[in-house]
Amino acid sequence: MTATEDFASILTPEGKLAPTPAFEPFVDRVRGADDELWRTAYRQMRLVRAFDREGTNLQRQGQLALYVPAEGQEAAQVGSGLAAREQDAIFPSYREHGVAFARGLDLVRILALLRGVTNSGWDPAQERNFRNYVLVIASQTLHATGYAVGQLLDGKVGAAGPEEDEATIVYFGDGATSQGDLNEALVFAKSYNAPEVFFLQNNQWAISVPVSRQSPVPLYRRADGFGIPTVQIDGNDVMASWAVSGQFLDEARAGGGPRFIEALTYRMGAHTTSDDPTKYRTSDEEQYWRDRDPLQRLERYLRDQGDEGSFFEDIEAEAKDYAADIRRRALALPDPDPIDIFTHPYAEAHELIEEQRLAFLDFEASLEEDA
Ligand SMILES: Cc1ncc(C[n+]2csc(CCOP(=O)(O)OP(=O)(O)O)c2C)c(N)n1
Ligand SMILES: [Mg+2]
Repeated sequence: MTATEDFASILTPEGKLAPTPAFEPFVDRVRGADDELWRTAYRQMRLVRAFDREGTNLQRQGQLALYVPAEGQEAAQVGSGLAAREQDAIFPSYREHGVAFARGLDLVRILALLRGVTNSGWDPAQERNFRNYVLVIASQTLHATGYAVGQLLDGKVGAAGPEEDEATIVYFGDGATSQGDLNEALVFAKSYNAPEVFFLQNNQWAISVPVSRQSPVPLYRRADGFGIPTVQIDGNDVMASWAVSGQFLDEARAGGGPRFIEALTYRMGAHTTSDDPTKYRTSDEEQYWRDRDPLQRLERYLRDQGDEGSFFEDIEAEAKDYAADIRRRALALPDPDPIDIFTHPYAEAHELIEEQRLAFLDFEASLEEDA
């Protein structure tokens, strides 16, 4: 789906700053930001891309059951991830490696999930409130709304100021907009005035279904029907993603209620390593988006700022080392003890689970007897 007159962007594919009219309300944020922030963003986006390629390699070599590439979506993800504050809650879908990295999650944890050696992923309380990945499309939007309503009822909204007040940001795809779950999440978020930013990455495809088949109107306009302020951004523009997410999170934290962002972007790779996109899309389309690559435009911008020293060479070297380190640590991940599957579903003892745990122990013992 193409850009509308409400399209908010500032960094052009050529790396120039040219705010669109719809970006005017956010432009001061970018003007007030230091280039150091954009260097940080570039480094993160570059390392995530290195992770992505290594993840695909590992799957091809039989070391992961599946890999879910995020290539092309780094700006939407890193920009918004950097905009969230420490105390905010992040609810990802399954492709948000860039948000995870910006948040400080060790990405090997994602590979552990895809290697099948962890029963759910990580403990969000230990990982700066970056919640677990989910595969059930749009289910996380309901979890996030419930959490955001909780933040509100706990008095964490519009109370102590931006340093302490909390908000929630939830990520989902264009395909998720066709699910009942998201629509219910929007209704409840608005009814309660929950401090929640709905971040849609419209990467143009829900596996092999184009977004044009899912909606006759641009997706950001759906939010109007729920009474939720909404904006469409260039999802390959890290500055736009950072500025609009930051602004909307601030407003949500202050008690302004939910906000909606549609980030227009593109999944450059396959849906997952089980998919072959050449079956349903053209190389011309892929080239169109390759020309709008989020890393390339930020690199152009940073180079235009003058002497970058060995910044880019250093990052290339770091990306190579990072990929090697990811591979080494992924291959060294220990297999879990099967009994652990009964340890964590509930925080407190649960009769049924305990029964199943004992049955499993009996079963294991019977295998030893047979041996
Ligand atoms: C409830 C549900 N229905 C169907 C699926 C199968 N499925 C997995 S990914 C996907 C497409 C999702 O597309 P989108 O929301 O655009 O996210 P993207 O993969 O493009 O990031 C579907 C239909 C699922 N995982 N869950
Ligand atoms: Mg999609």
